[in-house]
Amino acid sequence: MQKGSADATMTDNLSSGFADGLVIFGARPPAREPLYVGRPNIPDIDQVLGRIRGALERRWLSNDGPMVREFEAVVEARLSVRHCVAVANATQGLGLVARALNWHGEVIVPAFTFVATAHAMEWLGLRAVLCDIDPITHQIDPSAVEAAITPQTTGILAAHTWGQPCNIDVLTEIAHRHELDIVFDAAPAYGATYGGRPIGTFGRAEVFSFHATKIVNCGEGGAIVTDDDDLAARLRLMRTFGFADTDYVVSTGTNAKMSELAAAMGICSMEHLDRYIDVNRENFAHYQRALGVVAGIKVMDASFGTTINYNNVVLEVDFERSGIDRDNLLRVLTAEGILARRYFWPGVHRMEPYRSRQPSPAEQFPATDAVARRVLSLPTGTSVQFADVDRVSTLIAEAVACGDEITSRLAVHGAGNA
Ligand code: T4K
Repeated sequence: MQKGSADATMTDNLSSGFADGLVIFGARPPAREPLYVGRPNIPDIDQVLGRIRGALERRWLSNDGPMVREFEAVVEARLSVRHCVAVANATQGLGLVARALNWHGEVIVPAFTFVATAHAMEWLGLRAVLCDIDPITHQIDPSAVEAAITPQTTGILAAHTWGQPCNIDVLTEIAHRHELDIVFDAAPAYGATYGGRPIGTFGRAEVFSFHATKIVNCGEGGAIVTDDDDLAARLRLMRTFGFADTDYVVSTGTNAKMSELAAAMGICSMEHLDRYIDVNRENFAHYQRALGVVAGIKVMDASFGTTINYNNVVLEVDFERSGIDRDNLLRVLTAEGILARRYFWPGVHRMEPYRSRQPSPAEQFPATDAVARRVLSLPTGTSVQFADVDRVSTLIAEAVACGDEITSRLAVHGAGNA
């Protein structure tokens, strides 16, 4: 409908000062840097450069270098695990584990996760069988896992979505009962605990991401952690083309090595893990204080018996109560330079190649659909100040206060500058 029509005039007459001041309705955009989700935490730059200089001076940049070994030792000590196998990224790490465990046929994965969880399996020619989630915790639903097991199933790849531990005890019990391996995609969960034990110590193995957007980062990087000596030995071979020694190849391998430069960043980053968790927790508490009282807005917190790194601040937007749906809220925020993200929209089951295999996705994945429609990730990390949290929270609170008006104006006019 065009501006000036009868309906448009009606909503214009109802307009509040707040909505008129929004960029999405034509106000001038703020002259400041956008706020991003996933801004990297940057450790001491001179320290990183010093380590990189050391690598350059040694002329040892990859292939079992001293800093990759040091990085692995740091992770092993932190988690009290026997083996950390550093890799180029978590996606490669997941694939290596699946191959090293000789998974074939079907592997069960959540439908609500970053697509890499499923893609890492499909890339190997395995069939990723998707499962719905628990609508409260957003984690893979153990009863859906059990229902998805077939004679072709060889593994369960659960994920700690948002860095929140999934229901490890029940999933592990199901895996044992069906004599299946269970592995956890722990990509965003470094620093989290479950029942007092660090994430990284469960299942046959767990896989972390140290991508730029994670709480500690190598730019690009990942790690497989396990207490299984044989598995670790196989992973180390596979990570480097199957070379057991110079000129001596004993199995099929690939190149999934972490470079010395990535390890340099990772070691420096790891030194600040606890500080990063503190900063995230304070940002989270600040968000929660401001938004916990806003109708229809829920800030996801850690589940009972777990601690988390708070690297993901996730809102649930209940349209019935807030008067504004997640997508319109996202449009308002984006126009103001607050680049919130709707992870993991639209759910893996609605991405190819999975989508073409689901005869009735809405019936098969109702919880994933519902959660994917209502969640919104907000900026946090060391680049985000309390003043930024205040600005984001105030905008959300006011957008909800004017939710009905924003919803109807967007329905009538669409977004001006969004
Ligand atoms: N399993 C799970 C459950 C995962 O969440 C992930 C990765 C994986 C497996 C695979 O791990 P890796 O193979 O990547 O190690 C980002 C990350 O690339 C991805 O690692 C992460 N999950 C996923 C949740 O987020 P995109 O497609 O959203 O990236 P992009 O380019 O849109 O950037 C995200 C945000 O970060 C933007 O707001 C910009 C900001 N950013 C990003 C980079 C790289 C920066 O400010 N600086 C930067 O350097 O996937």
